[in-house]
Amino acid sequence: MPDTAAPDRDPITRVLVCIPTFNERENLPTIVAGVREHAPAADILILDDNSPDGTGAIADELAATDPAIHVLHRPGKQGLGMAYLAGFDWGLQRNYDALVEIDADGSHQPKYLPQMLAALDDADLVIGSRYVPGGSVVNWPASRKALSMGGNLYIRLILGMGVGDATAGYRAYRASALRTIGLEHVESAGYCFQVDLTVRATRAGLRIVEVPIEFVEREIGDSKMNNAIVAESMKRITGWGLAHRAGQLKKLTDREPQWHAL
Ligand SMILES: Nc1nc2c(ncn2[C@@H]2O[C@H](COP(=O)(O)OP(=O)(O)OP(=O)(O)O)[C@@H](O)[C@H]2O)c(=O)[nH]1
Ligand SMILES: [Mg+2]
Repeated sequence: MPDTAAPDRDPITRVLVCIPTFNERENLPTIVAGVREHAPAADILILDDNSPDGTGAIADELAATDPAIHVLHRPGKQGLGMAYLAGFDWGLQRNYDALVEIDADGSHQPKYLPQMLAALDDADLVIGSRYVPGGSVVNWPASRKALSMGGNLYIRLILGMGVGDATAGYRAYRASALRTIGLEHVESAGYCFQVDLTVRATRAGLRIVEVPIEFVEREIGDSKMNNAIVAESMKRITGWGLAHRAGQLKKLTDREPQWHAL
């Protein structure tokens, strides 16, 4: 019997894979080759923030040999969120049906792309998740794992969301989902961008599906994660959480007169 509850979603034909880079000269060719291998029909957009190590020039070389590869050069380091917003804007203007986020450092294995894009047939947002059954993290020190898992637990509790890996950076969005979310209001520059969009997608009633992935810590290059990024995330998430709880409380008090009338 057909599932009458499931809304009809348009077929996805044009996919744009966005790759943000800051000092990833050694990693970029490998990730680009992996994406071309596992999602050969997809286009690629490299978002480079004027990396001092010359990643931008390598991106240009890759684009010169392959018409599916594009590069957006940005003037300086403005954070992962800002890079993705620019990439999404670029892709939405060119009418791609789906926009994918993937790190350049090899943590997000391109072999999962076919599965994630297939899951998007029946979802608005697909998250490559470390924290659902079958998902895992390889080569992380206990402290980093604790930060990530603790952060996700805090997010689930304070925001009341059912997503296992809300901080994950390996994702596929339908273009329609990004349009519904309304990117012009997003201000998160750092990694809390991922949580921000997850919250907005949940609140907008979009369907989120998590696909388990094995996340592998980078072998080459330096992490851009720092205390300022963690602090931004904590501050913003706590703010959203308090607003969410205040909203729930208001709903309860608004209902009070009806209880008295009973
Ligand atoms: N364009 C752009 N890319 C960025 C910026 N910050 C980080 N990135 C890229 O975003 C991706 C994720 O950054 P990582 O430094 O790997 O962050 P992480 O995965 O949390 O940290 P690791 O544990 O070291 O891997 C990588 O491809 C980075 O090059 C930025 O400000 N601008
Ligand atoms: Mg990384």
